[in-house]
Amino acid sequence: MRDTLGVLLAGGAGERLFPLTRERAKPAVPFAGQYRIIDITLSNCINSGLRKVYIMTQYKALSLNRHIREGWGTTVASELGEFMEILPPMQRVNKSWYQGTADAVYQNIYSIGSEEPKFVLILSGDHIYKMNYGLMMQQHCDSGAAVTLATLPINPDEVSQFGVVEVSRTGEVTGFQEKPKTTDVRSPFNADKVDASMGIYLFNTDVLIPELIADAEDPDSKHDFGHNILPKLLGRYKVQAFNFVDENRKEALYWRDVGTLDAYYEANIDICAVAPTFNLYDRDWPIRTRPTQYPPAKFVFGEMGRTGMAINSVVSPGCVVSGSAVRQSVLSQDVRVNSYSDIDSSLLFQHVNVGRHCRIRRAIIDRDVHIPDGTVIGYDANEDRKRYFVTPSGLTVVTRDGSLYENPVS
Ligand code: ADQ
Ligand code: ADP
Repeated sequence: MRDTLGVLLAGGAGERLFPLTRERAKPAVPFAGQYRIIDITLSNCINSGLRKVYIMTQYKALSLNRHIREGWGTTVASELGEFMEILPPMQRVNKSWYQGTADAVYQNIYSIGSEEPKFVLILSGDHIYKMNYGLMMQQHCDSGAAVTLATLPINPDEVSQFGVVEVSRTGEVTGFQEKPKTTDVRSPFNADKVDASMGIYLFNTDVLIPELIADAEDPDSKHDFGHNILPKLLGRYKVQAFNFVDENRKEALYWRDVGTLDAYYEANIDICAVAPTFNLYDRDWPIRTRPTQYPPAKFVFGEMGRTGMAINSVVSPGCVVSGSAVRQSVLSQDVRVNSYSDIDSSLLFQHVNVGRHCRIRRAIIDRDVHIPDGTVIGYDANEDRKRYFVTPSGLTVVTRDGSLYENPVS
């Protein structure tokens, strides 16, 4: 991996995660309490030995910039020549705003070239999964491919959200279609499945650079990897698929696009399970984040000696649960839950303060929100819709904009 430069695309608007992405980029959205979504991919990089990573941002990047600078820049920059660095859209070749993913990489072509990497690994900052990119590199070198795409088997009814990869039995890519409505293509390894692109591309640099330049000069291109760059490689270069499957080569390993509120919520709640699919306690694959200086979490008797407790829940540093019950929920740093309240199957972001006698179920509470005494959320979707954002599946999202819910401290 020493000859590899990682380029992490972290500029997506994350529209389907609205309102959580109203003030922050999708990769900066909290995950599993104390983490941000981007931490999962950055941890994969560190754990895979990839120590030179440029992060491309675009929208609402303040929070993301701070997180990377204060957390990740310092984690890695200990060794000479290693970095995890944001390339802001200001450093660009021409004056246009990023148009597509290929354009975002093209605009930074000088920064990439000056590192003189042999390989460039294009990653996305939006997904929850554990992957050793070193294994992908091993296959890339063994197969003699110019480009390797990571793929995983999906159901045919999901293809409209993915790049569909047509592969031969030897794993060579013979076709690529970005987000088709339907497809007849099936995986040669599993006839019920379709091999989908994970948005992870390993390029020989001497292939990537001229392709990006040619694409930039093409007035008909959308300048997108899936729509433009990948399909054009086929027949001209050897392109291989790296299949992200279990040892029987049948089932996909855990990978989640937490792109919708429902998928995002489920992936967080899964962390609370006794044996979660995505294990944060795996010593062989540590997940890192920006360190924060909060005191330990605390559970105390509250009013009238009521027990403060949390069960099947993830509670971050700085939280105090006093005289109330927290069940199957995820609490980010510095959350307060006060007496006689009941929190069930909910996600509470940083600095949330829940007053007394509140009942909250199936809700996401954004940072800094102060929930007044006696508030009930998640028990009557029609009532909730009058004040909050409620998804069709009945998840309630409370953001800090409503006057009633503004943190009086801030
Ligand atoms: P999508 O994720 O839908 O599909 P896209 O919206 O282009 O594709 O985003 C890819 C990544 O790039 C995301 O991490 C996003 O945040 C980021 N990004 C988007 N535009 C950017 C820009 N201008 N600057 C910086 N970053 C940007 C892709 C592939 C599919 C594949 C799925 C798998 O196109 O083929 O199947 O990922 O999820
Ligand atoms: P986000 O997680 O919302 O994307 P940031 O880490 O970028 O957030 O923080 C946004 C801003 O809010 C920062 O300037 C931060 O210092 C400030 N902030 C954080 N907590 C509070 C608070 N309790 N009251 C007021 N400002 C705060």
